[in-house]
Amino acid sequence: MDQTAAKRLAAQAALKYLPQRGIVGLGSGSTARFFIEGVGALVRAGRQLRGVHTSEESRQYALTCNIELLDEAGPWEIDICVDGADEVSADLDLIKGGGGCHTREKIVNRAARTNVIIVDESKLRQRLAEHFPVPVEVLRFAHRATEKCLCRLGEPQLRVQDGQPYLTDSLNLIYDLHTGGIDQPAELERQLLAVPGVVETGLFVGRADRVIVAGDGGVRELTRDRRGD
Ligand code: A5P
Repeated sequence: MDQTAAKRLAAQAALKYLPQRGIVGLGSGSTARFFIEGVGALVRAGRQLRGVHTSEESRQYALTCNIELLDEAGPWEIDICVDGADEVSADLDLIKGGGGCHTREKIVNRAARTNVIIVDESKLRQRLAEHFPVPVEVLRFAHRATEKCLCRLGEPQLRVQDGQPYLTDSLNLIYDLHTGGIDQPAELERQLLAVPGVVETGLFVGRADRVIVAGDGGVRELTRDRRGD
C-alpha cells in the first residue's frame, strides 16, 4: 500500500470515534485532510458535527467541506480531536509541526477530551527525533538570540521556504532542532519552553489517547494503556 492510501485508511478509521453530534478538533496536514473530508461527508449525511480548526489550511478545507466552525477565539468543549503526526514513539509521544502548525494543534489538543492520532506506519519510531527534527516556533523578535539558546539543546536550523524564512499562521518563525534522538521528551520540552522567545514546541508528550496506524497489514490501533491494538 502506498503512503497516501495508508493515510486515507487511517483517517477513515478515525471516523467511527465521532459522536452523533458534537465538536471535533480538525487536525492539519495531508492525513488530517482525509479526515476532514470524511467529517464533511458525515455532515452532509445529517450528522450534527461542528469543528475547531488547527490551522489556516484546515480552516479553509473544512469550510470547503461545508463543516461549520466555532469561533477561533474559543473557549471550546471539544469532544474529540483527530490529527496527524510526523513521528510516534513506542510510548505514544509525538513530534508534530512538519507543516508548521503545531502551536495551534497543541492548543486544540489540550482542549479536547480525547485525542486520536492518525498515521501511516512509516511514522512509527522506537524513540523520537532520530530522523526528524523537533519544530520549535519562535518569535521573530531577537530570534537569533533565541537560536543561540537553542544551540545548548541541539542544532537549530531556521526553516526556509522559497528562499525566505518560513512564517507560521501566527507570523512567527520555526527553528527545526536536530537532536539526534530524544530519551526524555518531557524534559526537553520543559527546557525548550524555558527559553525566552520560544512560543511552542512540536513535542506532544502524553497527548495521544489513541494512535491509528495504517499500512500493508491493514489498520491497527495503539492506546496508552495497551500498546498492542
Ligand atoms: C502539521 O504541522 C503537522 O503537525 C502534521 O500533523 C504532521 O506534519 C503530519 O503531516 P502529514 O499528515 O502530512 O504527514
